[in-house]
Amino acid sequence: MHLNSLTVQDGSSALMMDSAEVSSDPASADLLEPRERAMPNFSRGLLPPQAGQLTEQKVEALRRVLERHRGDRHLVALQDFPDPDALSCAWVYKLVAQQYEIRTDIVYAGALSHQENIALVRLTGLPAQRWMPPTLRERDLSVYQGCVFIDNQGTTTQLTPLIQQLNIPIIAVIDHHTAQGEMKAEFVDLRPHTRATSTIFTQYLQVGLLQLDSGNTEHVKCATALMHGLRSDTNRLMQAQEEDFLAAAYLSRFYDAQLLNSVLQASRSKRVMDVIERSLRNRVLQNNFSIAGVGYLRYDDRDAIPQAADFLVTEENVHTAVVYGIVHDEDEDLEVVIGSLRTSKITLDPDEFIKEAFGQDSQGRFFGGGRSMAGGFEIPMGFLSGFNESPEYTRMKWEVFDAQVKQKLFRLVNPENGVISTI
Ligand SMILES: [Mn+2]
Repeated sequence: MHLNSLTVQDGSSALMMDSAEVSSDPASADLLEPRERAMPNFSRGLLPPQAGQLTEQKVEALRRVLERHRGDRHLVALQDFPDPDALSCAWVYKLVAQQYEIRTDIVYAGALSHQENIALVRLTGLPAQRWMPPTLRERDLSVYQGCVFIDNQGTTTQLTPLIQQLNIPIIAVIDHHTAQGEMKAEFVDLRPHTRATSTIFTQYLQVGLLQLDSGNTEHVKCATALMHGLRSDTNRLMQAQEEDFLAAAYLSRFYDAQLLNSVLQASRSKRVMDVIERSLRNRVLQNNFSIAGVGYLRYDDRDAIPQAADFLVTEENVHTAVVYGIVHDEDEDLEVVIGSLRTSKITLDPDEFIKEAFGQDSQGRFFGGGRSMAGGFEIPMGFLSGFNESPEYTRMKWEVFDAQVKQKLFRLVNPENGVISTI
């Protein structure tokens, strides 16, 4: 028995005695079992007990689903502005699916906006494709036998209506955002209390869905991307929970620290700096909220909004920051109000806060949602959307939207009964 051979080699008489007692006891199997079960399997890496069980079940189910779809081609749909968490997990899905001869295309119908995300994709060769919104309608999606949503539930991608039109079956939804509605997928793993989808995917790896090999360059790059995803969704591990640290510990065997460092060194563009500066200048502080409208910005700089929110929430006595602006898409001459929320207040649920603040559109869809510590919203500008020659008109339009967003937010920040209703 494993325990005995260990003590024999050890040679310590006390230990020998212990083991002798254990093995001579007729109930030794019963005594040993819990100890053995509690002994971590170090080749797999540690998993918290509950997550371990859930993950084993999920991986079993996912294997069956992938087996059923052997030889298929899947569309992996990411949010329009994919973050490292989404990008890296999609990559893992691709590698896993390859084992079942399933071809995958990782697609986003927006832009890689954050400088770190651009660096991540370029430096690791991450296999994601951008489908430009104007060309979406010309795409032939009928080549896909299934689609997969990772780090989203189809509510933050323009690909969803196309997928629905063609009735492409939803194979899997793997996400850590609050449930955005009913899911009709063959496989669903939704864990709103998990900080990062990267943690979920790392746990899949830990129980053997894919054997990472530190001699395989693609695996090393993918592990590096996962580490980046995990760090970025946990505020550089500062909001990480036990399972995230354990996942990071596992990834530490495979990732390339130097490569991660290069990704993190990516510098901000001047335009992003300008947006952050505007947010700082325009911010209004009330009841520990910091709220800032930043005016117009280009589609490719959209990610400056969450970066500005990340920055504003670091101010003393501020627990929640909301930054928003009008993002202009020159290709389509479209405008949309986009906002980000960041909070360090444990009792504030960003998903509830945003849903409560902005409500639903005429079709009953919410304008946004969130996960723990962060959320976002997108409000189409409809008839008022589009470029206008007159600077005066442009200024007026911003002022109207700015006032409207502020009014919605302040209703929650300064509630009449003095209680923030979503806490
Ligand atoms: Mn995420």
